[in-house]
Order: sequence, then structure tokens, then C-alpha cells
Amino acid sequence: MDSIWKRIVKKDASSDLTNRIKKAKESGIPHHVAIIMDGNGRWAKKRSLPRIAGHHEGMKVVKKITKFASKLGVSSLTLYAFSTENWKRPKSEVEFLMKLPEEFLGTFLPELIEENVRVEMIGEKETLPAHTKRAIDRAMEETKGNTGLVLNFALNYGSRAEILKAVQHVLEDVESGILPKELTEEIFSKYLMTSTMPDPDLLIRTSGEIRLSNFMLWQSAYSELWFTDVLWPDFKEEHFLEALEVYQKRVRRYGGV
Ligand code: V07
Repeated sequence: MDSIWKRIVKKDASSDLTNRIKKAKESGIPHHVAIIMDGNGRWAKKRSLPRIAGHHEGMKVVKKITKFASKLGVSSLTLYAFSTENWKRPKSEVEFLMKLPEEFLGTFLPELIEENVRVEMIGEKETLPAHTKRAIDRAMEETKGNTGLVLNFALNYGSRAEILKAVQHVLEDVESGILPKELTEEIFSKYLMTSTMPDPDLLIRTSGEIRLSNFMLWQSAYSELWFTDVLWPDFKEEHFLEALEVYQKRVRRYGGV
């Protein structure tokens, strides 16, 4: 194709995306979007690369989608970065994964601060390697006053363990008399790690698996679910927008009846 035509086609595609962004903003942006970022290993395998190359590429996509969610006006973005099951992976892979928060924050924290993003985490922080915990604590501390997007990493997270811990905590508080015996959903949800966040309106899973894999089981009781075959390292702004458009259509349909 002639370069002039290439330019015209490219401009057309980008103005189409701009129009879709404008429309999406007018149609109601979900407050809280949660994503299971699956398919990094498969992405690498398809290219005969080591699995860690897929994780690294996936980290770049986290930056891209964080910026995009912030631009769209999403209030909370929860990303499933590491499950309690992931410790079973080869030691070298786990070690690589545990360095990603530092690498991510080392290059991206100034931009997050600039963009008024607040970094949060759910999951068992105390059993993370000290260097990983330190990087996350620092990012949380340096962004705690920010009022824009809440970028919430689920790291060393498992939903059943979260619920069990909440139950134990409830029992303690009942025994010590802090909490009356009557328990409501609203009170119980304050014992979960997501106590300060709204439930996700939209839950996305990439890479073709149609399950929740122990992610936000209580919180996603009423969430819209959207699954795509796209592998996480291939996930682009247009895919996020597609999920939003599907979400908006569904919400409008329910609103009609
Ligand atoms: C991880 C990249 C994304 C695809 C999924 C697996 C690999 C970003 C973080 C991160 C976590 C906490 C934080 C800042 C960044 C991360 C892990 C894996 C363990 F405060 N990406 N990413 N953490 N992957």
C-alpha cells in the first residue's frame, strides 16, 4: 500500500478509537473493573520464548491499561498479579515474578504519582519476599494521598483464604464483644480485604479460560463477566473498550425491564 494510504487508514483507525472513547464516557463508566491477566506463559510459548518473557511483556500491558483506565475515568482497577496457587511454579519463575513489582514501580511510580493514581494491594503481604514488600509499601505510602484511579494489585491473594480469615476475625470480635451477634452482608464485607472498595462492576478474564480461579468470589456476586481469547500480553486499549461496550449494553438492557 502507498504510504499516503497507510497514513489515512491509520488516522481513520485512531479517530474511530477516539470516537468510541467519547461514546463510552457518555454511556457510564464502571466504577470498579477487575482483571484476571491470564495467558502470559502461552504467549511466550507461541514465540518459543521462556515463560518469564511473557510475564515481562504482561507487565508492560499493565502500564498501558492502567493509563487507559485512568483516562476513561474508572475509579478502581484490580489486577490479579499472583495467586496463592502460583507458589507451586518453578522456583526461578516465582523469583522472577517477585521482582516484577519493583521493576514496575521503579520505572512507573513517578508517572503514577504524576497521574494522581493510588497504589493499593490485597493479599497476604507479610509472606512476600522482603524486597517485594518494601517496594509495594513504598508505593502505597507515596501515593496514599492521591485521589485519582485506585490501582489495586491482588498479590499472593486467594478468595477462600480471604473469606476464612474474615470469618475468624468476625468470631474474635463477637467473642470480645466489639461486634453484636447479628451479622449482615454489609458488616461482613467490611472484614474482607476489599473493605474500602466497591464491588467490581465488571470482571475481565483473558486467554480463553471461563472460570474465576479463586478470585473475588464474594465481591463478584453481581459483577458482569467478560471473557476473551486474547492473551494478556496481546491485550490492547481496544479490547478494554470492547469489554466496556459490552458491559454498557448489558447494563442498559437490564435497566430497560
Ligand atoms: C506481574 C505482569 C502482569 C501479568 C501477570 C503476571 C506477571 C505488575 C505487578 C505489580 C504488583 C504490585 C505492584 C506493582 C506492580 C506484578 C507480579 C506479576 C507478581 F505494587 N505486574 N506484575 N506483580 N505480572
